[in-house]
Amino acid sequence: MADVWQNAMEHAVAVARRAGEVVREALHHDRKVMTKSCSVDLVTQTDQNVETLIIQSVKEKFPTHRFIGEESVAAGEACILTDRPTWIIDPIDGTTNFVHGFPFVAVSIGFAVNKEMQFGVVYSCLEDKMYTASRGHGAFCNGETLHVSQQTDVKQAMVATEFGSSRDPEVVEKIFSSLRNILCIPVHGVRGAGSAAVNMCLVASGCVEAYYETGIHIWDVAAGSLIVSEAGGVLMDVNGGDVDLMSRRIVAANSRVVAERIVMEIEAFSPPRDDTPPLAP
Ligand code: LIP
Repeated sequence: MADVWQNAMEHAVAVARRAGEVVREALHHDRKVMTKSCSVDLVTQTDQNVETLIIQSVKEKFPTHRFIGEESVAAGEACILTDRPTWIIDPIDGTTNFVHGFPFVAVSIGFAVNKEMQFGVVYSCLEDKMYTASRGHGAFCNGETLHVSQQTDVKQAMVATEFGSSRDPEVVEKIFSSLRNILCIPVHGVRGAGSAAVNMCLVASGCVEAYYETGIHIWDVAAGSLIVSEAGGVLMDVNGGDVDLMSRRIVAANSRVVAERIVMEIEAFSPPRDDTPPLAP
């Protein structure tokens, strides 16, 4: 990462920590729960307030920068990544966990220039774990260096995934078919934190050998993608090709051999891309 972005990264860490304080405080009060794409795709006023806090704070220091925010896109803003410096924000990754008080809730802030991630910050705010990475300079958790697991035997692996928010029977069938295939490789276990960003940080931390999911969004995984790469991990599409952060599909793993073995078991499908233009009114 160019030195010019160092102060931007420092700002991202500071605003993520402030956002985490807002999330923790909100847990002591009733959460106003709303829904988006379906009855189990939850959003709260806190998600919206935290995204506004982050964007307004960044705009004051970096007024020419662009933004892709989960709740801004939900409100109708286009999800387009240009070459301009762009902050890719999930104010609360793990909103369903937040609503239920399940302890994996993350503020995720990625930063891209020329469509290339320059830094990523994931603050798992109930664990008080600040995960960071800057391009070419490694990945860290609360200042401790992160490195992926050295385990390349998938039959000795722990794998993470999520069920997502679609309840379409055909989608659910593909999700469970992939899960069954992977479980019966066999792997040691399958886990899900309920947050894509936290799952990716668990890969970077070496306690999970692979994470895969179809249905995520760029704001869920942008920051975590650099944290995994800088911790020595690999990213790919669920079909084994190059990862595309707008495709809503990802495999993050400690090694190519583990990633490719997981890909063999995934029944791939293609949700509408994040950068699909909205339908004309
Ligand atoms: C969540 C992701 C998770 C996915 C959920 C949801 P959110 O993000 O982190 O991986 O399975 O459906 O999309 O909505 O809590 O920011």
